[in-house]
Amino acid sequence: MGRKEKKRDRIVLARWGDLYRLLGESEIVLIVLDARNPLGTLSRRLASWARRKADHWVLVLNKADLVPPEVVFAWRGYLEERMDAPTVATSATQRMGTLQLRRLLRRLARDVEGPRVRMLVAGVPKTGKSSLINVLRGRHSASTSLYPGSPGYTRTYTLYRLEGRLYVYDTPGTAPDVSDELERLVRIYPPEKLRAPERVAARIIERVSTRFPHHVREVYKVEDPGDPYRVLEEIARRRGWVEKTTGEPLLEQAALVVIRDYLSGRLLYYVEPPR
Ligand SMILES: Nc1nc2c(ncn2[C@@H]2O[C@H](COP(=O)(O)OP(=O)(O)O)[C@@H](O)[C@H]2O)c(=O)[nH]1
Ligand SMILES: [Mg+2]
Repeated sequence: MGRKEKKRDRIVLARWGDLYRLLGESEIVLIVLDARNPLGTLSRRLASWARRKADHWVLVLNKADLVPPEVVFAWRGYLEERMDAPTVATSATQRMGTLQLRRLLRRLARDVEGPRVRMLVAGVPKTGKSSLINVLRGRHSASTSLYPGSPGYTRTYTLYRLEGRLYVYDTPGTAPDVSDELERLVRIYPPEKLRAPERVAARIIERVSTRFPHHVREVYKVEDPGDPYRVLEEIARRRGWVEKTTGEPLLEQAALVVIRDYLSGRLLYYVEPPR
């Protein structure tokens, strides 16, 4: 999967050199993960840089509203122990945990001397970095977007003032440099630019059905959730997406629906920490 993906079809990602430089200028680094799949949305390089170079670094499990509280709790424990960084669970959209995050940042900022404290917010695309900055700032300043490459996604490095001496850099995403190839593909390519969206969608359907056997059937009202390609066929037929002359279902279009539902959280999916 993914071998035919073209680099030029990717969204604009943060350049490692740029991030490294900004990291050097920042006293606090906030690495934002998707609470549904924290290790699959981690950049190890970013974490190791933050550990070595920042005065303080914090992990944020955002989109915690999409995961049962006990699973979020388990991830916090796991990450705090493994990564040795304070870990906060938040939901930028439901305003959960954001007060706690704000308090932690204020406390860390107090430790830093000088006229201003800079904080770098980084992480893979679509973890909610820009949304979190907006909540912390209390107004919509950083532009956000629904899917990789959709209008408004973050392409530049922007410094915002949060409060008092505290400033924050919003940054474009980085590719998850972990072995989760599926997360990598759906986060750095706009869905419509994927070479074989039906293969990616089939993997998503498999992944979701393995974890939650009835869920795919419930969301798409399909008969046979066991065969991912049949699921795509049914989604296409139900929406009338068929080839005019042959009546063949248009799997690619159905695949885009599945990929977007995975990203938006309409498809329920989360993983638990390793034991
Ligand atoms: N359910 C849920 N969605 C979120 C949360 N935070 C952000 N989003 C959504 O995720 C998408 C990507 O957000 P954005 O801030 O642009 O992510 P970024 O690429 O990391 O800057 C948007 O559609 C947001 O509305 C959250 O805590 N929960
Ligand atoms: Mg952004």
